[in-house]
Amino acid sequence: MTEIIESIKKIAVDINKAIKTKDTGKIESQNASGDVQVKLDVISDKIVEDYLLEVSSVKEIISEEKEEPITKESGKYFVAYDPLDGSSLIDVNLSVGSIFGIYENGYNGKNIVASAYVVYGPRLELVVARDVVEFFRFNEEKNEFDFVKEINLEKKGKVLGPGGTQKYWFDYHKKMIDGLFGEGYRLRYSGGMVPDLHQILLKGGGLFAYPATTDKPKGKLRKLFEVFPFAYVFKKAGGGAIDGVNELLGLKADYFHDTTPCFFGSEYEIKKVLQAYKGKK
Ligand code: P6P
Repeated sequence: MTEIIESIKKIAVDINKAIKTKDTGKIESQNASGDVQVKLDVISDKIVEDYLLEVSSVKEIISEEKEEPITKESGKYFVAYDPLDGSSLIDVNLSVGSIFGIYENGYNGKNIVASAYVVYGPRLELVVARDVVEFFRFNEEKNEFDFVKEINLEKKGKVLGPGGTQKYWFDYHKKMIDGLFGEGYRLRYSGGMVPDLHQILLKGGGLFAYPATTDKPKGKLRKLFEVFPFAYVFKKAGGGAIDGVNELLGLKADYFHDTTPCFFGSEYEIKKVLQAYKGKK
């Protein structure tokens, strides 16, 4: 496992450099999830693939940018990754990220054994969830990641990231979100899952919601590459991660690019979601 984390640190440095030097333009192709790709999606995917396939303990990798996994003869861990989540935000100079889920014996929620994410922002930062959640910041002088602190969520936060097109929210979802804003929660939503969730984790709590909507009844975010890895982080940081009713880490993926509604947050906010969604699914 340590080999994989050390490899992710090298991946982070190389993708960070690519973001600052390479062309951010779009390309004609779409990825396996049907998202329009930017050149940096393809460049980042290649960086991750080249590093991870060199790690002896990695048995298989699958990218959000590709239909199928790449399987090796030997190894133990299955790594599902989103090489550059929110890449369309780069050309408006907002923060983006990479997400890694590390699994054993398959890609269901119960199979995840660790996760990590990288934030490409004003600073290069890395969060690794194993038994605890560790926060690292890249030190340009030393050319390595410094450990900053362990991340633990408070019982209740102050920020709220309400995803999904509001026009298509179900009425009970809107009522729950409006209720939290009525309690004084501050809107914090950039459209980048990684920086939006990173902010909640570093601010000690709150709620990020990407719900089922009338136009996307299974939500938008991908189980293997985005949802299960962040669910693992939030659970290890003492928070909650649900689909509105069920634990996200109790879910199975019906296919590699399967999606689910998802809520990540502190105890108080997750209870609010459970109350709002009781009997609704
Ligand atoms: P919307 C980025 O495309 C992404 O996959 C996540 O990073 C982000 O949370 C979500 O989509 C934003 O979706 O519908 O708000 O643009």
